Amino acid sequence: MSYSLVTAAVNPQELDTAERARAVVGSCHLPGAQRVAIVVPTLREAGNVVVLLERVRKALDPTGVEYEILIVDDDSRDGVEEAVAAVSKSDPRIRLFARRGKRGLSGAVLHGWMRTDAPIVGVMDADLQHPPELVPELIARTLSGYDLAIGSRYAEGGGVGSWNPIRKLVSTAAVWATWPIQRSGFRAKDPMSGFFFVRRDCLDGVEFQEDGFKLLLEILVRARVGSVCEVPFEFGRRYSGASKANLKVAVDYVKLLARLYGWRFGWRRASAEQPRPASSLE
Ligand SMILES: Nc1nc2c(ncn2[C@@H]2O[C@H](COP(=O)(O)OP(=O)(O)OP(=O)(O)O)[C@@H](O)[C@H]2O)c(=O)[nH]1
Ligand SMILES: [Mg+2]
Repeated sequence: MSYSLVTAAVNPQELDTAERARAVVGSCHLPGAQRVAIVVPTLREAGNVVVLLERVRKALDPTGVEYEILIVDDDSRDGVEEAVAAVSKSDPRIRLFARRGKRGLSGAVLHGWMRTDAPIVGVMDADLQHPPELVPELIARTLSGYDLAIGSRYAEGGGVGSWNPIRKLVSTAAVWATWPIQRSGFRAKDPMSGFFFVRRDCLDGVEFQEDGFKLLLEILVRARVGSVCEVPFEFGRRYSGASKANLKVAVDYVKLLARLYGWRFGWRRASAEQPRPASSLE
């Protein structure tokens, strides 16, 4: 089966995100032969989730792709469970998983991915900083043969939005620190993105850490990904609610980096470190 993608026909630099999405939707029908599961991890995101679901469905429904959206909530108790339940009553493609007594973004994503057998799995934030209108294009890239399609703030044409200079500097340094451990030929400019789709068979058998915020980096370093593409987008403003990025996220990132450096270069102590149970998709 072949997928003729509009991305080959248009110059992405000339279009903004919404225009690109419309172009993808308008020019190709994405057959439902390959199901897609999108995990949306939530921690106190009740004010965002209904709008997010509406916009993702509006972007994807015209494409014909067969998809499901899995909301994985970590006991927010802010009304998100009721809000999602109300939507899923009329649309069984929307499923809610409420984790009790657990926290962690990567763990929540893995929790969702382990509860679907879709051959393509993805993730996006709940707060609408990841434009739902870009989802069809990312899925189209995986259907056209890429193992991993990343919504990228650092690819040409993308951007980090209204971040202050300190956050920009920290983020640039954090990306720079990944360069030695990313596999040559498959390096991503935005290895910290929380917006990506991946072919599940690339993940089989790899045990991922449940701690932390940066699952994509671990996938780039450890999974059997044979082709990567980055689709630029401008990181939006949080629609509602508050950021969950805090000092613990930074500390977890440094720990993850240490583990990945250890794994990549065979440093005994670091690679032997297994602080928390890891999850495999098998
Ligand atoms: N289930 C679950 N979701 C989480 C957890 N921590 C963060 N999230 C979700 O992960 C997504 C990203 O978190 P954000 O707080 O938006 O982090 P960010 O986008 O890096 O930071 P900001 O730009 O400041 O918003 C959001 O959908 C959060 O609700 C967690 O411990 N459990
Ligand atoms: Mg956010």
